[in-house]
Amino acid sequence: MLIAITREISPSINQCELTFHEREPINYERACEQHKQYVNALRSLRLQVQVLPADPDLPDSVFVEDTALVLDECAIITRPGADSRKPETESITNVLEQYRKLFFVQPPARVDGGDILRVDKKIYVGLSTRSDNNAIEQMQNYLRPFGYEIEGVTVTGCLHLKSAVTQVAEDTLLINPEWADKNYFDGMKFVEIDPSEPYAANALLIGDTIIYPTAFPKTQKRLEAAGVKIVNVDADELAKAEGAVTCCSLIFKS
Ligand code: CIR
Repeated sequence: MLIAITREISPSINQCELTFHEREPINYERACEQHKQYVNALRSLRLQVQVLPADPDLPDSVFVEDTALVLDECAIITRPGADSRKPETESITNVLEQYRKLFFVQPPARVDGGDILRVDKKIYVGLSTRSDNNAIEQMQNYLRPFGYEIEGVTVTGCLHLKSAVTQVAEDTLLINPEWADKNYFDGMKFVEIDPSEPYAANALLIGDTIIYPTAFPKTQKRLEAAGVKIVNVDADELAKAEGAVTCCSLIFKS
Protein backbone atom coordinates (compact mmCIF):
# COMPACT_ATOMS: atom_id res chain seq x y z
CA MET A 1 0.00 0.00 0.00
CA LEU A 2 1.31 3.47 -0.95
CA ILE A 3 0.58 6.54 1.12
CA ALA A 4 0.62 10.10 -0.27
CA ILE A 5 0.91 13.07 2.05
CA THR A 6 -0.47 16.26 0.51
CA ARG A 7 -1.42 19.63 1.92
CA GLU A 8 -4.20 22.03 0.97
CA ILE A 9 -3.12 25.25 -0.72
CA SER A 10 -2.42 28.17 1.58
CA PRO A 11 -4.75 31.14 1.09
CA SER A 12 -1.54 33.22 1.01
CA ILE A 13 -0.20 31.35 -2.06
CA ASN A 14 0.13 34.69 -3.87
CA GLN A 15 3.01 35.52 -1.49
CA CYS A 16 4.94 32.42 -2.61
CA GLU A 17 8.68 32.39 -3.27
CA LEU A 18 9.63 33.00 -6.90
CA THR A 19 13.08 32.57 -8.43
CA PHE A 20 12.80 32.14 -12.21
CA HIS A 21 9.21 33.32 -12.86
CA GLU A 22 7.74 36.82 -12.92
CA ARG A 23 4.93 37.18 -10.37
CA GLU A 24 1.48 36.60 -11.92
CA PRO A 25 -1.80 36.52 -9.98
CA ILE A 26 -2.72 32.99 -8.91
CA ASN A 27 -6.45 32.27 -8.91
CA TYR A 28 -6.85 30.57 -5.51
CA GLU A 29 -10.17 28.85 -6.30
CA ARG A 30 -8.85 27.51 -9.59
CA ALA A 31 -5.63 26.35 -7.95
CA CYS A 32 -7.69 24.49 -5.31
CA GLU A 33 -9.82 22.85 -8.03
CA GLN A 34 -6.67 21.68 -9.80
CA HIS A 35 -5.21 20.43 -6.52
CA LYS A 36 -8.37 18.36 -5.96
CA GLN A 37 -7.90 16.90 -9.45
CA TYR A 38 -4.35 15.97 -8.45
CA VAL A 39 -5.49 14.29 -5.23
CA ASN A 40 -8.12 12.40 -7.25
CA ALA A 41 -5.44 11.29 -9.71
CA LEU A 42 -3.42 9.90 -6.78
CA ARG A 43 -6.53 8.09 -5.51
CA SER A 44 -7.25 6.71 -8.98
CA LEU A 45 -3.83 5.05 -8.78
CA ARG A 46 -4.96 3.49 -5.47
CA LEU A 47 -2.86 5.61 -3.15
CA GLN A 48 -4.15 6.31 0.32
CA VAL A 49 -4.05 10.12 0.38
CA GLN A 50 -3.70 12.12 3.60
CA VAL A 51 -4.56 15.80 3.03
CA LEU A 52 -3.10 18.13 5.67
CA PRO A 53 -4.89 21.42 6.39
CA ALA A 54 -3.75 24.65 4.75
CA ASP A 55 -1.59 27.06 6.76
CA PRO A 56 -2.26 30.76 6.04
CA ASP A 57 1.18 31.69 7.42
CA LEU A 58 3.11 29.42 5.04
CA PRO A 59 2.44 30.48 1.42
CA ASP A 60 4.40 27.61 -0.20
CA SER A 61 3.34 24.82 2.13
CA VAL A 62 1.31 22.96 -0.54
CA PHE A 63 4.70 21.92 -1.94
CA VAL A 64 5.26 19.21 0.67
CA GLU A 65 7.89 17.43 -1.41
CA ASP A 66 10.46 20.04 -0.41
CA THR A 67 10.28 19.17 3.29
CA ALA A 68 11.41 15.54 3.32
CA LEU A 69 12.92 12.53 1.59
CA VAL A 70 11.05 9.35 2.53
CA LEU A 71 12.73 6.00 1.89
CA ASP A 72 11.68 2.49 2.86
CA GLU A 73 14.19 2.43 5.72
CA CYS A 74 13.91 5.96 7.17
CA ALA A 75 13.08 9.57 6.29
CA ILE A 76 15.19 12.71 6.22
CA ILE A 77 13.57 16.01 7.16
CA THR A 78 15.16 18.64 4.93
CA ARG A 79 16.13 22.21 5.76
CA PRO A 80 14.50 24.17 2.90
CA GLY A 81 16.69 26.72 1.15
CA ALA A 82 14.22 29.63 1.34
CA ASP A 83 13.89 31.09 4.87
CA SER A 84 10.11 31.55 4.50
CA ARG A 85 9.82 27.78 3.95
CA LYS A 86 11.89 26.48 6.88
CA PRO A 87 8.90 26.30 9.31
CA GLU A 88 7.07 23.97 6.88
CA THR A 89 9.03 21.00 8.18
CA GLU A 90 7.35 21.03 11.61
CA SER A 91 3.95 19.63 10.58
CA ILE A 92 5.56 17.14 8.19
CA THR A 93 7.82 15.90 11.00
CA ASN A 94 4.72 15.27 13.12
CA VAL A 95 3.19 13.17 10.35
CA LEU A 96 6.27 11.26 9.22
CA GLU A 97 7.39 10.26 12.71
CA GLN A 98 4.35 7.98 12.75
CA TYR A 99 5.80 6.03 9.81
CA ARG A 100 9.60 6.22 9.84
CA LYS A 101 12.73 6.73 11.90
CA LEU A 102 13.67 10.37 11.15
CA PHE A 103 16.97 12.10 10.49
CA PHE A 104 17.26 15.89 10.27
CA VAL A 105 19.42 18.04 8.01
CA GLN A 106 21.25 20.34 10.42
CA PRO A 107 22.05 24.04 9.91
CA PRO A 108 23.65 25.70 8.08
CA ALA A 109 23.07 23.03 5.39
CA ARG A 110 20.11 23.59 3.05
CA VAL A 111 18.25 21.26 0.74
CA ASP A 112 14.80 21.22 -0.91
CA GLY A 113 13.17 17.87 -1.66
CA GLY A 114 12.60 19.14 -5.21
CA ASP A 115 16.35 18.77 -5.65
CA ILE A 116 16.35 15.12 -4.62
CA LEU A 117 15.88 12.48 -7.33
CA ARG A 118 16.09 8.87 -6.17
CA VAL A 119 16.61 6.12 -8.72
CA ASP A 120 16.71 2.84 -6.81
CA LYS A 121 19.74 3.07 -4.44
CA LYS A 122 21.22 6.11 -6.17
CA ILE A 123 20.21 9.55 -4.94
CA TYR A 124 20.96 12.60 -7.10
CA VAL A 125 20.90 15.99 -5.37
CA GLY A 126 20.67 19.18 -7.41
CA LEU A 127 23.15 21.88 -6.53
CA SER A 128 20.66 24.68 -7.13
CA THR A 129 20.01 28.02 -5.41
CA ARG A 130 18.24 25.98 -2.68
CA SER A 131 20.57 23.07 -1.92
CA ASP A 132 24.24 22.71 -1.02
CA ASN A 133 27.14 20.28 -0.59
CA ASN A 134 26.89 20.38 3.20
CA ALA A 135 23.41 18.84 2.97
CA ILE A 136 24.72 16.20 0.57
CA GLU A 137 27.44 15.22 3.09
CA GLN A 138 24.91 14.95 5.92
CA MET A 139 22.53 12.87 3.82
CA GLN A 140 25.38 10.60 2.75
CA ASN A 141 26.27 10.00 6.41
CA TYR A 142 22.67 9.20 7.33
CA LEU A 143 22.03 6.95 4.33
CA ARG A 144 25.33 5.10 3.77
CA PRO A 145 24.39 2.38 6.29
CA PHE A 146 21.32 1.60 4.15
CA GLY A 147 23.40 1.26 0.98
CA TYR A 148 22.47 4.52 -0.75
CA GLU A 149 24.97 6.46 -2.84
CA ILE A 150 24.51 10.22 -3.18
CA GLU A 151 25.80 12.44 -5.96
CA GLY A 152 25.55 16.20 -6.49
CA VAL A 153 24.28 17.37 -9.88
CA THR A 154 24.83 20.87 -11.23
CA VAL A 155 21.51 22.48 -12.17
CA THR A 156 21.29 25.62 -14.28
CA GLY A 157 18.35 27.71 -15.47
CA CYS A 158 15.65 26.22 -13.26
CA LEU A 159 14.56 26.03 -9.62
CA HIS A 160 15.19 22.39 -8.76
CA LEU A 161 16.82 19.25 -10.13
CA LYS A 162 13.36 17.76 -10.61
CA SER A 163 12.37 20.76 -12.77
CA ALA A 164 15.07 19.42 -15.12
CA VAL A 165 14.79 15.65 -14.80
CA THR A 166 12.41 13.03 -13.35
CA GLN A 167 11.96 9.29 -13.65
CA VAL A 168 9.18 8.06 -15.99
CA ALA A 169 9.95 4.30 -16.02
CA GLU A 170 12.31 1.95 -14.19
CA ASP A 171 15.11 2.64 -16.69
CA THR A 172 14.00 5.97 -18.22
CA LEU A 173 14.36 9.63 -17.30
CA LEU A 174 12.45 12.58 -18.76
CA ILE A 175 14.98 15.38 -19.13
CA ASN A 176 15.51 18.95 -20.25
CA PRO A 177 19.15 18.62 -21.34
CA GLU A 178 19.60 22.41 -21.19
CA TRP A 179 19.14 22.35 -17.42
CA ALA A 180 20.84 19.09 -16.35
CA ASP A 181 23.60 17.10 -18.05
CA LYS A 182 22.64 13.58 -19.16
CA ASN A 183 26.15 12.33 -18.36
CA TYR A 184 25.34 12.24 -14.64
CA PHE A 185 22.79 9.50 -15.17
CA ASP A 186 24.81 6.49 -16.22
CA GLY A 187 22.92 3.50 -17.59
CA MET A 188 19.57 5.29 -17.95
CA LYS A 189 17.53 5.82 -21.12
CA PHE A 190 16.14 9.28 -21.83
CA VAL A 191 13.05 10.96 -23.22
CA GLU A 192 13.95 14.57 -23.98
CA ILE A 193 11.32 17.27 -23.53
CA ASP A 194 10.18 19.10 -26.66
CA PRO A 195 12.39 22.23 -26.74
CA SER A 196 9.29 24.47 -27.02
CA GLU A 197 8.13 23.15 -23.58
CA PRO A 198 11.07 23.79 -21.22
CA TYR A 199 9.04 23.10 -18.05
CA ALA A 200 7.88 19.68 -19.26
CA ALA A 201 10.43 17.52 -17.44
CA ASN A 202 8.52 17.16 -14.17
CA ALA A 203 6.43 13.97 -14.06
CA LEU A 204 5.31 11.99 -11.02
CA LEU A 205 5.91 8.24 -11.46
CA ILE A 206 3.65 5.86 -9.53
CA GLY A 207 4.08 2.20 -10.42
CA ASP A 208 4.16 2.16 -14.23
CA THR A 209 2.08 5.34 -14.70
CA ILE A 210 2.95 9.02 -14.52
CA ILE A 211 0.79 11.89 -13.33
CA TYR A 212 1.54 14.57 -15.90
CA PRO A 213 0.33 18.13 -16.65
CA THR A 214 -1.92 18.75 -19.67
CA ALA A 215 0.25 21.78 -20.53
CA PHE A 216 2.90 19.85 -22.49
CA PRO A 217 1.23 18.04 -25.44
CA LYS A 218 4.37 17.80 -27.57
CA THR A 219 6.44 16.21 -24.83
CA GLN A 220 3.46 14.00 -23.95
CA LYS A 221 3.57 12.59 -27.53
CA ARG A 222 7.22 11.67 -26.98
CA LEU A 223 6.36 9.97 -23.68
CA GLU A 224 3.52 8.02 -25.30
CA ALA A 225 5.84 6.94 -28.11
CA ALA A 226 8.20 5.61 -25.42
CA GLY A 227 5.33 3.54 -23.98
CA VAL A 228 4.78 5.57 -20.81
CA LYS A 229 1.24 5.39 -19.34
CA ILE A 230 -0.14 8.82 -18.41
CA VAL A 231 -2.84 10.24 -16.15
CA ASN A 232 -3.26 13.93 -17.01
CA VAL A 233 -3.98 16.76 -14.58
CA ASP A 234 -4.37 20.51 -15.08
CA ALA A 235 -1.62 22.15 -13.07
CA ASP A 236 -1.13 25.57 -14.65
CA GLU A 237 -2.25 27.66 -11.62
CA LEU A 238 0.39 26.25 -9.26
CA ALA A 239 2.90 26.41 -12.14
CA LYS A 240 2.72 30.21 -11.63
CA ALA A 241 4.20 29.53 -8.14
CA GLU A 242 6.97 27.47 -9.78
CA GLY A 243 5.33 24.27 -8.60
CA ALA A 244 4.68 21.13 -10.62
CA VAL A 245 3.41 17.59 -10.05
CA THR A 246 6.15 15.98 -7.96
CA CYS A 247 6.20 18.82 -5.45
CA CYS A 248 2.62 18.44 -4.18
CA SER A 249 3.07 15.04 -2.49
CA LEU A 250 5.33 12.80 -0.45
CA ILE A 251 4.78 9.20 -1.51
CA PHE A 252 5.97 6.13 0.35
CA LYS A 253 5.13 2.55 1.29
CA SER A 254 3.02 2.19 4.43
C1 CIR B 1 9.39 27.85 -4.06
O1 CIR B 1 9.96 28.70 -4.71
O2 CIR B 1 9.93 27.26 -3.12
C2 CIR B 1 7.95 27.52 -4.41
N1 CIR B 1 7.30 28.70 -4.88
C3 CIR B 1 7.88 26.42 -5.44
C4 CIR B 1 8.42 25.11 -4.95
C5 CIR B 1 8.18 24.01 -5.90
N2 CIR B 1 8.68 22.80 -5.34
C6 CIR B 1 9.11 21.78 -6.05
O3 CIR B 1 9.12 21.82 -7.28
N3 CIR B 1 9.57 20.74 -5.40
